[in-house]
Parts: sequence; C-alpha cells; structure tokens
Amino acid sequence: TTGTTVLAFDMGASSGRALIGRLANDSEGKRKLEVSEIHRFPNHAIQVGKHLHWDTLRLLHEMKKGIRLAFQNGYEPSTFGVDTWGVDFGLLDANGELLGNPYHYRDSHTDGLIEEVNGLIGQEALFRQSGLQFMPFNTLYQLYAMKKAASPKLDVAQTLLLTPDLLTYLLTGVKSCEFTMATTTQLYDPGTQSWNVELMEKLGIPSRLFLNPVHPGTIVGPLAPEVMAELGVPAMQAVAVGTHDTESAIAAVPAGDEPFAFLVCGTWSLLGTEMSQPLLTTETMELEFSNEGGVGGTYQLLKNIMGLWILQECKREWDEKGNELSFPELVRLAEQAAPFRSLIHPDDPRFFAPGGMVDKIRSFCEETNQPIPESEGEIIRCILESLALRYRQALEQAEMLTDKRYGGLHMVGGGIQNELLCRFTANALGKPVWAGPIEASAIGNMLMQLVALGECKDLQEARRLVADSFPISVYEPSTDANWSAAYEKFVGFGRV
Ligand code: ADP
Ligand code: LRH
Repeated sequence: TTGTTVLAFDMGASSGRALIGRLANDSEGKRKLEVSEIHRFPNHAIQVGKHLHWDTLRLLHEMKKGIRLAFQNGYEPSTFGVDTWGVDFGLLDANGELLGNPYHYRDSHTDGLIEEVNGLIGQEALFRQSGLQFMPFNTLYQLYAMKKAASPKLDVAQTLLLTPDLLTYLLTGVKSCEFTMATTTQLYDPGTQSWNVELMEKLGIPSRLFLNPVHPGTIVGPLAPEVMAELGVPAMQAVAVGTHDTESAIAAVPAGDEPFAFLVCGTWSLLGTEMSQPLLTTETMELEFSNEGGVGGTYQLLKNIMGLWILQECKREWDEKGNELSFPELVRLAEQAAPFRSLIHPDDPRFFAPGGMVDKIRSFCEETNQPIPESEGEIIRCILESLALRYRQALEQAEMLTDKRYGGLHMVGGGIQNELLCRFTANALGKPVWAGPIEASAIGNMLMQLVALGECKDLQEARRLVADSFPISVYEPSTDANWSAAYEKFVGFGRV
C-alpha cells in the first residue's frame, strides 16, 4: 500500500541513525521506497577502568529522540526495526534489569582466548559447529573471558540479549533473540540450527541465558506503555528485522537472481557472496571466511576485513590534536599523494585495537622495508590502496571457495561516499564496481519490516524495490598495470 511508513534504527560502530521509509508511487505509477534521515548521532566507545564499553543508555536516549522527531515531522510509522553491529550483548537479571554496561567488542579481555579455546575444543571441530572466522571478539570469547574473570554478572544473569534485541527490549519490554545476530556468536550451530549447548557446557557458559531465535520478519511487540506515555506517541510494533547490520545491508544489495559478490563498506569491510547453505569446509576455515545467517533463509559467505576503522582512527588522532580534517578533505589529500609508495596489510592484528594508529601504520611500513608515510595524504593513500588490494585478495578467495567468477562487485554502506576507494577497488579488481545504496543497512532493515507488513513478498521482490528506488554509481576499471605489480607485493605480506 502506498503511504506505508516504517522507521529504521541503524546503529553502526561509528554512528547511529534513524531513518523513515515510505512507499510511494512515482509519476509513472511505479512503486518506490523513499527514505529520509531524521536523526544521526555519534556512537563512542568509552573506557571505564580496565574495560572498553558501549554507552547503551545514551543510544536508547537517541533512539527515543528519533521516535519523537519522526512523529514531530508528521510521519506515522506503524513499525520500527533495530539493526546494529554484531557479536555484542547485554545481560539481564531476574527482574529484567540490565546488568552493567555492555562490553565493546574491541575490549582487550578476549586477547589470547582464540588459542585457549581451540586447545579445549579443537579448531576444526569449532569451525564445523559454528561456521565462523576466528575473530577475537566473537560472543563466545567475550563470555569465556567473563567466566575466566569469575564475573558475578554471569552468575546473576538470567537472559542474554544481543545488542539489537537489547535496544528493542528497552523500548518494548519484550525479550527476543533474532537469528542473524545469533549466528554471529559462534555459539549457534548452523548445521543443527540450534544453540550449541554442549559447547557452552564445555566452556562453562550458562545455556539458560539464550532464547530461541526467531527469523527476520517476525513481529516482536508494541512500544511499552511507559515509553508511549513518555514520548507522547501512539503504538508502534517492533519487527525483528535482519538485526545484524551486515545482513540488513546485504538484503539491500540491488542484485538480480544471479550469484553476486558484495562488499559492505563501513567501519568494517565485509566481502563475500550469498549462499543458500553454509559452506563448512576446511578450505573455508583456512581462507578465514565466515558463514553468517542472512535474511530470507540465506547464508552469507564472507570475510571480515579491518576496513575504514583504520582511517577513522587516524582521523580521530588528528582531530584530538586539533588538526581537524573531514572525510572528504582526507580523501582529497590522499588523491594528491604519490601512488603505490607504501602498503599495509589491513588485517594485521595490530590494527584491531584503538589508539596509536598512525604509528602502527608507520611501523608496519618500516618492518616491511617500505618508505614510511609521513603526511596525512600519504597515510590515507596507503590505507585506501591497501584496502582495495585486500578486496581483490578476498574476492579471489571467494571465487575459489564457490568455484564461481563474479563479473563485478556490489559496494554498499557509508564507505562508498569515498569515491577514491570505489575507483581504487575497481582498478585493483580489474572489474566494475556498482556502488549503492549508501544507507544499505537502514534500507535492508526497512525491507524486512515491509515483508512483515505483507508489502513485499520475499527478498527478491524487496531487492527489486531497492533497484527501482535508488541510483547506482558505476566505476569501470582502468588498465593501469601498476595495480598488478602492487598486488604481487601485497600478496607477499603472506596473510590469507
Ligand atoms: P558504521 O555503520 O560502521 O558506523 P558507515 O557505514 O556509516 O559506518 O561508514 C562510515 C565510514 O564512511 C567512515 O569511516 C568514513 O570512512 C566513510 N565516510 C563517511 N562519510 C564520508 C564522506 N563524506 N566522504 C568519504 N568517506 C566518508
Ligand atoms: C559491521 C559488523 C560486522 C561484525 C562487526 C562486529 O558493523 O556488524 O559484521 O563482525 O560489526
């Protein structure tokens, strides 16, 4: 029905936003999704004593503001959905109150735990039961770290809510667990399609914490009466969308029915391809790919790449020194810097933790006998060229794993505003890049609300709506041979 209005909250690691989506007919009578942003706010990691945390209550405050603004602007959304970054969670006590501040996935309490857990469970066994790349921040390691620290919160907790489910609960009072987020925990077994209770027991993680997952498109419940009263707004139903932002973003890739490759480009870069089944082979494990549950019964075979985080951290460092440069200014400086001077491997573990990013880049270059980048432009150029080469490496690996060749790469997310990165990526791949939409996670979030409301039949129809509603920028590759030479050098860094 045209006029149908939905509200999406998309919480990224660097910023959160509230967007309104409205179905409308254009002048030719074609149905389109119109999107307007009504609120955007920064999201910060906060160090408290020894630990790094999220400011969950601030996020709740900003979401309430988003709801108020939506109605003040004359919109009347019937539903809302929340998507966030993966893996993180809050714990509730028996009265349903939040126990402490949720940890940030970059907290160092999980350092060294991949090896320790592999020693207990076996790497292959764990991979076959979870399908996930071994990332230090997976929920499994976070809970195991709390267990090792004898955290009293773990003893008292009755329920674990993953971040989007937690934020939805704080607005509705309804506890739920959505499937796409559940598959980021490493505690969900895609083979048996259930929580891996045996694994939890082996690691001393209480299995009572976990609710049965529901699939995207499920109605969770209405805004809590006290929230409606506080904000002065009518009832709105929460929908469990693809609550993992990456999965919502992939749902909004305007691809047709053919197999395609995608790159969700934000704080992280997630590169991969859509599958109907998880690919739980040794080769997948060795090439360090994940199988993440997606919307519409899909599995996404993808690699987590450190992404624009590295650039964000350099920017933060310069900002804090009073040398404030916007993203477009940084991109311009990079464009002016000399090409192919020095490269890093973005997934070198040193780049994961916050702080000292400029020095980390310089020391990587020094250790690998390359010229040390000095200026802002040289540093950003080094990051962007290195990311583009990493994308080529990951795309080739995805092609190897699936035994398919992809004709180009769909790029979505905030990072595609960096046109230099899109251009570099097309050049590094020697294939076209199709960029758009920018707000893919929020749009994918809206699509599953439209599915829940019966406005879209399925993922295919929803994707056609995206293709009909948002423009795409095409970047054709150049024939610059320097990219091939740079790739040889990059592969020499030796990481998969
Ligand atoms: P997340 O959802 O993970 O917080 P986004 O998808 O919002 O991230 O993408 C944020 C990234 O997009 C920033 O790190 C920055 O590199 C890039 N970006 C945002 N705006 C611009 C811009 N105007 N020009 C170039 N790059 C931009
Ligand atoms: C991207 C993302 C990614 C996760 C990471 C924690 O926002 O959700 O898919 O691995 O955050």
